[in-house]
Amino acid sequence: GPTSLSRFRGALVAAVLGDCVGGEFEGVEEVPMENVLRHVNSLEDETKGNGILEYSDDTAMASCVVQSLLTRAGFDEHDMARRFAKEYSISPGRGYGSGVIQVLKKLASPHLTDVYQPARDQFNGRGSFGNGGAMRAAPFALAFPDAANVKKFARLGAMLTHSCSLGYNGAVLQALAVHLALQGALDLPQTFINTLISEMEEVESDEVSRNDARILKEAEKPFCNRLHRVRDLMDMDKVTIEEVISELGNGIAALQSVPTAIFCVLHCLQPRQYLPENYGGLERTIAYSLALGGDTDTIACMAGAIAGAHYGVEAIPQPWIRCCEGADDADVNAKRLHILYHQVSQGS
Ligand code: R7I
Ligand code: MG
Ligand code: MG
Repeated sequence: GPTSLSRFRGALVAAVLGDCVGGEFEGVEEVPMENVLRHVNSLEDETKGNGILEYSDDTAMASCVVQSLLTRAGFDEHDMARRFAKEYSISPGRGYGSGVIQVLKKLASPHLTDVYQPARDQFNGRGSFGNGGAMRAAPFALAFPDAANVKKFARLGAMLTHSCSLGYNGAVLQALAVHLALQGALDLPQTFINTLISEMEEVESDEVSRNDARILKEAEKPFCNRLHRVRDLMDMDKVTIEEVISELGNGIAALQSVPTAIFCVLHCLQPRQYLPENYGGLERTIAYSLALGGDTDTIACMAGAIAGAHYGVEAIPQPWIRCCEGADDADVNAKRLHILYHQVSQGS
C-alpha cells in the first residue's frame, strides 16, 4: 500500500544500486546497450557479491543526510554539515565533484558560524548548479510526510553545498518525485508528471530562481521547461537515446540530470523491446539510465530512488544487492526512516 515499508526500503536500496552499478560508465559518452546488459548481467554471477561494487559520493552524502535526519529526528543544518565534512575527510576518494571539495573542506572548520556561506562562495559567488544536492535528496521524502516539509528541507539540505537555484531546485524536484512515488502516484503517470510540473511552477516562481535562469541563459522556469519535454517524450511511441540526451541531457548539472532520471522511470514503466523481457520495471530503469551515458551513477541513483519507491524492495534482484557496498546499510536505515516518518505524521 501507499507509504509502505517496502517502498521506503526500495527507494534507499535502489538509489545505492544505481550509484554502485552506474559507476562503471560515469563520464562515458556513448554506452551501447550491449555493454550495459553485459555489466548488469555479470551481477548475477555467483562468484561476485560481497559489495564488490563500491559506492561513490552520491551514496556517501545520502547516508550523511539519513544519519542526520535520524539522529536529530528532523533537519539540523549544523549536524548535517558536520557529517558531510567528516565523511569527506574520512573517504575523500569517492569521486566528489571538483568544486564541492572546497565547500566540504570549509565545512570542517570549527570556527564556521554560517554553514551556508561556503556554498555561496562557489563559482564566483553564484553557487554550484551541479547535481550534488539532488543526488542525496531522496531521504528527505522518507523523513517528512508533508510535501511542504519535503520541499523546504530538501532545499535547505542542498543549499549546504549548492546555493544556486538551479542546483537546489533540482534537489526539490528529486525529493518531490520520490515523495509522490511513495504515495503510489506512478500508477497514474500523466497525473504524476502534471503534479510535478505544477509543483515546480510554484518552486521556480520566486525572484532568485527567475534571476538565476536569466543570468545562466536558461528558459524561464528551467525545470518546468524540462518537465514539459519529459511529458512530450513519454507520449512518444518510439524515442531514441540520442533524442533523450539532446532534449533532457545526461550531464553533471542538476538541470541536465534530474528531469532525465524522472524520464528514465516513466519510460521504463512498460517493457521495451531493447531491454530483456525477463527484466522487471526496476531493472529496466537502472539499465536504461546507464545506457544514456554521461553522469550514469547519479542519474541511475536518482532514477533508482524514484523507481524503488514505486516498485518496492521486492522488485530488486538479491544478487544485485549483494554486489553493492552500502546496500544493506541503506535497507536498515530505510526501516528507521519509516518509523520516523510515521512518528512525524502522528505528531503533526
Ligand atoms: O554537484 P557536485 O556535488 O557534483 C556531483 C557529481 C555527481 O555526478 C557525482 O557522482 C560526482 O561525480 O559529482 O559538485 P560541484 O563541484 O558542485 O559541481 C559539479 C561540477 O559542475 C563542477 O565541478 C563544475 O564542473 C560544474 N558546475 C559549474 N560550472 C560552472 N559554473 C557546477 N556549478 C557551476 C557553475 O556555476
Ligand atoms: Mg558519484
Ligand atoms: Mg555522478
